[in-house]
Amino acid sequence: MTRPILLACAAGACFVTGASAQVFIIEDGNSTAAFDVTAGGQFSWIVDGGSELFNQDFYFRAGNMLDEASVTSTALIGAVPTDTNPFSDPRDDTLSVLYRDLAAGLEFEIRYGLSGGTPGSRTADLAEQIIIRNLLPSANAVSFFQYVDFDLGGTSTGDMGWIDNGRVANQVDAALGISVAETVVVPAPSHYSVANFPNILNLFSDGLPSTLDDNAGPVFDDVTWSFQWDFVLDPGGSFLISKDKLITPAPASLALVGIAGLVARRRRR
Ligand SMILES: [Ca+2]
Ligand SMILES: [Ca+2]
Ligand SMILES: [Ca+2]
Repeated sequence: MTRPILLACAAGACFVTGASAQVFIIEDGNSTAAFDVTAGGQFSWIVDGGSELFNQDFYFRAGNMLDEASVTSTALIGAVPTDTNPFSDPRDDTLSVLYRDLAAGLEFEIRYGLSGGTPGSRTADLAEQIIIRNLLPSANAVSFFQYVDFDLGGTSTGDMGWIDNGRVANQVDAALGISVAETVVVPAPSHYSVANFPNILNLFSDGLPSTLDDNAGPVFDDVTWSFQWDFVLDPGGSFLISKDKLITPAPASLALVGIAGLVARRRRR
């Protein structure tokens, strides 16, 4: 993905050339995460100098919408970076963003909290809380999607991804010795899918209401995954999603699973 050159940064906000893009960067310990809050969402997660993420964004469908829409395409009300651990690391480590879509009658409040590890640990954690509020004076049926594309070790090749129990997504690059796990803390997703790029992304622009296929994998090379929550909000009601992503060096057991998966795949060909 080509990104425009950063022009100027102040108070954690960076404005870029050419478009309405608005980039925020949060940092903690050995880790940096970058977000374009008006186009595409998170586009970078660096841990000890290594690039691990290609994209994460949120999509939704409500009311009479015939297809999903990106949350970052709705009206940005505000984006505020803050520092939550000034005594151990004085840089901004948390980003709160608020969006509003009056046609859909919804408000989206997203909070990203980055906890970097010690230098050289190759470990970092990103916690996310999403609150979806109904602005309508009537019930509002919503489908909300989280979509993520990790390219571990900076490469889309060599990765294996799978989903455990419908709520824990795992991805490992065995050769490069790096892994990520995402746990949906609460509530359990209605549906999930792990698939090769760009199959899931295509669902969000196919002109149809989409439901994830509950494929748990494993999937190889350019792995992506998505979680879906279906719910009905009362007037003034809200829905809270809490989840957590943890990057760690791949445990030896995971590396073995990865090698076994690659061997099995070669045999199938
Ligand atoms: Ca890789
Ligand atoms: Ca669709
Ligand atoms: Ca990928």
